[in-house]
Amino acid sequence: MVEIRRVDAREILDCRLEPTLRVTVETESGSGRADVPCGRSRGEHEAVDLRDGDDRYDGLGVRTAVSNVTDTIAPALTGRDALEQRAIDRTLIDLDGTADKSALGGNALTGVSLAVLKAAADSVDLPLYRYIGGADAGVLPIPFFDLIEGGELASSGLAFQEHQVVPVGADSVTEAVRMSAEVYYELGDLLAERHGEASRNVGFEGGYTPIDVTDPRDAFELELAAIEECGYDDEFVLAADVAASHFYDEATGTYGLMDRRFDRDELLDFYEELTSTYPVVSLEDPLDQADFDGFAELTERLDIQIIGDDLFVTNPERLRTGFDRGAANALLLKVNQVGTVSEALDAAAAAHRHGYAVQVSERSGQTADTWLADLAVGLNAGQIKTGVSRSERTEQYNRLLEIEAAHGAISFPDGL
Ligand code: 2PG
Ligand code: MG
Repeated sequence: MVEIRRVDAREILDCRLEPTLRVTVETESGSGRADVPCGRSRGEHEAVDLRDGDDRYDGLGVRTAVSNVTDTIAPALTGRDALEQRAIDRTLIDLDGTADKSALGGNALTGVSLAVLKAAADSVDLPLYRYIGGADAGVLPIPFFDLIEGGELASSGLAFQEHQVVPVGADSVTEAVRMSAEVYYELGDLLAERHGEASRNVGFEGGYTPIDVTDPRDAFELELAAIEECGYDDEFVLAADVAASHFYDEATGTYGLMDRRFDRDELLDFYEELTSTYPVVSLEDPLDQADFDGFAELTERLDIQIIGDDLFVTNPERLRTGFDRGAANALLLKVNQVGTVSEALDAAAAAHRHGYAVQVSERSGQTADTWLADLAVGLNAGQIKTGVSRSERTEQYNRLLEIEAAHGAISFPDGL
């Protein structure tokens, strides 16, 4: 047993200068500190991010969530065994008592659950990924680099939220990161040349946000040109987080992109055209988050990875609906969407059992805390997305580089 001695929380800031929680857990033999990420393009069914709603920080303060940790959660966890992650998470879920974690806050629960995990790993002197995955943890993830941003992450006319390049030809994470960085520099130069210097400006995750590029095909063309210029034609494929719920209009049942409206069938045809024209191997949230049938149809129709993010919100129950209907074939894993580590691990295990891939993901509001990188390795997920070029992103890459350098026996997937 590793006894929990102290649980504390405070309000800190994420990469967007918005408040979030930092939770610290001390045990008899170690400690853990975890920061909670926050989403901007959030799914409707995510665990509730509890915000104060007063006049501090435009209502975004998290003092209530902080005091839920210090006044309600801390007394219940003090004296408990930090190694019993599932029992701890059960207590958190019961203390909250709501289905959407709105009583204590999904953000409060996420912070505590992750801090307990980190404190336990530290207490038994294991790297976090090793504590999560045990002897089995051994695969570094292929990063999906969000080189051109749109949607809710940018102030441009691009409807798709992320246009990603994926270095499937790399044979290590060290090479994957280097090659992708080179493509990123090249794309910056190319954008400046073709679309003016201002097109180098970046969005929330460090990807470029060219204002006059409004067609996803043009974004893919630009990425391919940069890849070619670097001589990496065979090493990269493309992917996108469409985040379609955010340009879906429920009243008309249509999607607004490229200055026109698409009904579901037209959008499905558009995806077919996209994937037959470009080496696009993965589409995240290609349809509205309520449209399980549309996801199923697309999964059947295209022979590529279809990821559910807003669709599943890392929720084992929504995943089950996906399995039953054949909707998507991959899960985007975000711990704070569901609110505890155990539930996120359950979602990942269920996905793997049903032959679904798992991509571990950041949020657009992130901090420099690197538990995310360790989680991807611990789960042998094989895929991670963590944006591109700002510190809260590069710290994740740096952590992956560190894991690879320190543990040479670890492998890198030879494709998706
Ligand atoms: C997504 C993410 C992050 P957010 O939709 O996948 O890339 O956005 O964290 O704002 O939900
Ligand atoms: Mg998404």
